[in-house]
Amino acid sequence: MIQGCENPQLDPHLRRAPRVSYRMAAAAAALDEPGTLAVFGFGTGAPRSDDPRWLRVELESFDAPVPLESWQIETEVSCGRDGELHWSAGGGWLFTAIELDEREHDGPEGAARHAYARLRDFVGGRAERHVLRIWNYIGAINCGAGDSERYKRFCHGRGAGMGTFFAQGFPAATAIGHHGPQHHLQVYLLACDRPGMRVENPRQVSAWHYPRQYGRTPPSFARAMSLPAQDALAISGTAAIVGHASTHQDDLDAQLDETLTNLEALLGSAGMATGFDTHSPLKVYVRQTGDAPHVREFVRRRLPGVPVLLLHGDICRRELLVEIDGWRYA
Ligand code: 3EB
Repeated sequence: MIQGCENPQLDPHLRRAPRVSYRMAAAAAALDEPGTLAVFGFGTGAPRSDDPRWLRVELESFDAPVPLESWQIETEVSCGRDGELHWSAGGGWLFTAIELDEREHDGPEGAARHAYARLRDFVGGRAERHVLRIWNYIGAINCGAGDSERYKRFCHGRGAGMGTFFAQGFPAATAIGHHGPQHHLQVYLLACDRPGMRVENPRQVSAWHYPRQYGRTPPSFARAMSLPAQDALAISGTAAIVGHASTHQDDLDAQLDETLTNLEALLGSAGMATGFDTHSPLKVYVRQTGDAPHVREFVRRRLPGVPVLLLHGDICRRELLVEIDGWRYA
């Protein structure tokens, strides 16, 4: 057979999805591997590194030892810093992260506005301007009442910082509360020089259409993003929400079931086969430390063989006990 552009491995324009994996390794060894776009450590025990591809996430893992998360691409990677941002790029892909002290920005709203304005300016000036997936880790996310809740203030500032940059549609996203220093806001993203395809969940109201009760500015994210070569689905934070309402208050198992149903609905909506597999990693964010063993057992039973990172994180609605995000490769 004559191999040409039909062969994805030889087509230089096909942007094969970064390979995301959890692994037991030293940070330096993971960073040394060829094609490493980004490496993440979790919790206070994770090492510090000045490598712009490294990020220590303010979420504690329930597992010991704690794995690293690694993003691998098939080309060489360059990296650097740009003011408060650090970034890496290669093969049409871009990783960018920003970490802010909210006290320098008058709280979560100002910090989110600043983070998103900086990210938008940086990404907008690059070839990899299609933001596919964003992660937001926010301290004390459920502190404050009504519109003053820190998550709702974050959403308001995020909307302002985004401006019109996402007029064509929002990226997939996660927003989770961490238990590190309250004022530490962490935002990072994956972008590409090709657009992805946004995927919504027919069981859920699109987040940007949530009614007023959820805050002045509705959350601005897509439920999932099919990557440019349609070889992977980046799945946003997914919880036990049906329509726009939280379901199964105080019932962990029912919330887990509903969340899996939502994940399957997303796969269906993206035209993918059902189920998760051994190379499609997920993160499970658990609000209450005491729930972790039960969630681990649920995952073992219902997602056998799936690489899962169990993290201590607060979901942005206080009645929600658990949320899942991650990747599904085609
Ligand atoms: C939800 O479905 C749960 O504000 O970026 C999930 C994913 C959630 C992303 C965000 C919030 C966000 O509304 C919360």
